[in-house]
Amino acid sequence: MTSAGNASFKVAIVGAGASGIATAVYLQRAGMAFTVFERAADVGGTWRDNTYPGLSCDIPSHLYRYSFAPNPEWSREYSPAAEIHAYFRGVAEKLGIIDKVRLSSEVTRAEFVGEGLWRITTTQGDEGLFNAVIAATGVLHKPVLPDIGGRDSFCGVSFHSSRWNHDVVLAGKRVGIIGTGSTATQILPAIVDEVESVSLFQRTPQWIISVPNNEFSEEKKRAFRKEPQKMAELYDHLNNLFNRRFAASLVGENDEGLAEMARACRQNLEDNVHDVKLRRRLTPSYQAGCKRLIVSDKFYPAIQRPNARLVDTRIMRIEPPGIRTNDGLMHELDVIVYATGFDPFAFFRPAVIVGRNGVSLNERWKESCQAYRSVAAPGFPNLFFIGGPNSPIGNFSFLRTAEVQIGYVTELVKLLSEGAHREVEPTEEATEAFNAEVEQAIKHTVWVTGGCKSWYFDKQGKVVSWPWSYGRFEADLKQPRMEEFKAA
Ligand code: N01
Repeated sequence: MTSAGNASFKVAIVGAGASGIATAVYLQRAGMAFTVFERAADVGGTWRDNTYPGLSCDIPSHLYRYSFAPNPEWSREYSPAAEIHAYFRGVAEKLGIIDKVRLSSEVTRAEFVGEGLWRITTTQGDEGLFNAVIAATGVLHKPVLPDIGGRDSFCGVSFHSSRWNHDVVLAGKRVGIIGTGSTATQILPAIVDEVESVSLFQRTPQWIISVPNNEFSEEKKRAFRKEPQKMAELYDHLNNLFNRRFAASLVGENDEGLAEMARACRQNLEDNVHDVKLRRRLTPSYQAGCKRLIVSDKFYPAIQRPNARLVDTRIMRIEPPGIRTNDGLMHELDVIVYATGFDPFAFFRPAVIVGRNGVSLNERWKESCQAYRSVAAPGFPNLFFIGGPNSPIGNFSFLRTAEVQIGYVTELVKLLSEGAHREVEPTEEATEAFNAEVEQAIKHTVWVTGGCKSWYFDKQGKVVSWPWSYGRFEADLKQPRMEEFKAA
């Protein structure tokens, strides 16, 4: 097989989540043959895995959509998870992607075998050779359970938020939630009315901005259907708000915006938490925006319900009846929910990726994941990432980020399929220069200056995000700079 000539040119897309589906659409439009390998029995990625009560997207619905599939039917300004999952599956079905997805086929190994070719192995066996591999494996898919002693000794039921056990009836139960991130703050309000009691185990308080989640009226949806331009205008407005102004405030380019955000969070706390002591316990000591900002108008009312309890004494260990805190108190529980987040550095893993000269990417990225402009790595020709290291993370639309990267990667893959090159990979020099620039710029972002720790930090204490404006991200990834690539 040769990479020149379209007929035999084949791309492997790893993952049929939000970014994998969009990658397939771009390649299909470019007339390229591809197969999407998906480990699970359904498409939808994070929206398939996360089904916990109260889950909705914290990015406005009309911003959280593909550019090629605006959706007039969103029910709310921030739509619920099942609707979002249905949107992704619907797009995959409508655009004919679903037939090209190999479900229950987890890629276990991708190996560069020379001549521009990769051999792909899945849980189904050898899948043969591909001219390019695009890892669209998502960012938050590997759940993290906390390192707390005695977890296995608990007599009740426990599970991670992303593996919600729907067989467990919560009515009348004493529930403990560990964590105070986006997930925990959505779960608590959704279950508080049903359970006997809910205890929220908080290690670090969060800044929360209150945004109402209004329904779109039938009239509004009709208007969106009849005049798609109205949706486009709303998209532009939201994009400006989130991806321009908000993003700029995080990377040190909009200090007034950052101050405004901090004021809004403090005001929310003051307006909605009346007990002074509780308010103090819920007040973070770091700058708003340092951790991913939480969007909720429900959490503060919920934590003040008579059957809700904020536990901010550190957890000592888990014992058969429940959670013991450092003050010696035993919090007896029937259910423990671990809303303790994800390993954002798992990327394509546990798959093994072996590049040129038998070097494995797992080994190269063991301590720190370093890529070229978030989309490729030297030594791994024709391998590309969507949502790779240093992609913009934070409160942005992952779909827009992904589409920027997909557009860029499609350009490179086109060069391969048209026979201009057999192999492309970024140079070591360009990758090092990019990472050195990131290291300088990241120091000025609120993720570093804001005085908090978050999942943005890697094992070496480095924040792995895009440290510049969103505008720069789009400009940098508009077109490949071929002088920064080695092409054969
Ligand atoms: O996880 P997190 P998440 N003992 O890592 C605590 C996306 N998301 O699942 O802050 C006690 O933010 C930890 O405490 P601390 C979104 O990108 C999107 O909530 O480290 N506590 C923290 O409070 C989000 O940012 C939506 O001190 C422990 C919590 O667990 C990302 O997913 C909805 C602990 C983990 O918070 C992750 O959010 C939900 C321990 N040993 C999520 N270990 C949308 O709406 C950890 N914690 C799109």
